[in-house]
Amino acid sequence: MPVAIPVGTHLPHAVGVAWAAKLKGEKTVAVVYFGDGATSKGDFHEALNFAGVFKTPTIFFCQNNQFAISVPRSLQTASKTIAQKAIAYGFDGIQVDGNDLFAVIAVTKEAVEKARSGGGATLIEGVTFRFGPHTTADDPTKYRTEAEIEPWKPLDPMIRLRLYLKEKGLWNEEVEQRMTEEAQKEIDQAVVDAEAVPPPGPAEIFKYVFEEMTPPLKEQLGYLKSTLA
Ligand SMILES: Cc1ncc(C[n+]2csc(CCOP(=O)(O)OP(=O)(O)O)c2C)c(N)n1
Repeated sequence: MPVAIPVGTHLPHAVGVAWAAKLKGEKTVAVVYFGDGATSKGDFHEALNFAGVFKTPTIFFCQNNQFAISVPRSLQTASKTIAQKAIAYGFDGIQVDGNDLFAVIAVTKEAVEKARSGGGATLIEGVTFRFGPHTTADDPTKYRTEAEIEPWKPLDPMIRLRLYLKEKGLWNEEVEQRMTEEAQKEIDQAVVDAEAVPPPGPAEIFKYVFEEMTPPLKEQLGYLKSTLA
């Protein structure tokens, strides 16, 4: 799917992809990731309702990191959990420790298998915490205290996974240094590649809603081109 900046608009897209796959008899499962803030969008309701009614093979994965920029989870919804919202749409909802990599893999696998065997959608709520700012334009000290952050620190998934791998004899300083260097190289290359992509032309905004552009869109594109010429 094309990149979409508005919060939550990709949820109905994921249901559409899953429904199309189901109608074509394909084994595709659509997995869509979004934040706790996205659950307040109408798109969330429409997507989950449609997925429930048409039993689409869609996995809704909510990364509940406790904040939508400055809005805390408690002001986002009066529901006790996000997972329980699935009950109203007629399918399973499951809450998982989002900082436990293996638990996340296990519930996702189970949901994918269920969807693939015709069991329909699942809502997964991964409970986690956003340690840093939302973006470089955000200052979290304006809306949360250090005391709020403290209990989450030992639950950091990186710390837990590193400890687990060390205990299994799969991780040491040397591995860490090598992998960090490799990852840094990959990131540097990705930045070079991304910066080499030319900026999109104005016609791009008309391209991705319909497989074939509708007559009004063609007309609008023609008008835009004439004004830019
Ligand atoms: C429809 C819409 N409204 C507002 C914004 C501005 N905005 C960008 S991210 C964000 C918060 C998103 O919070 P959440 O869904 O919890 O996701 P997170 O970034 O925490 O993963 C907002 C309000 C937007 N992009 N789209």
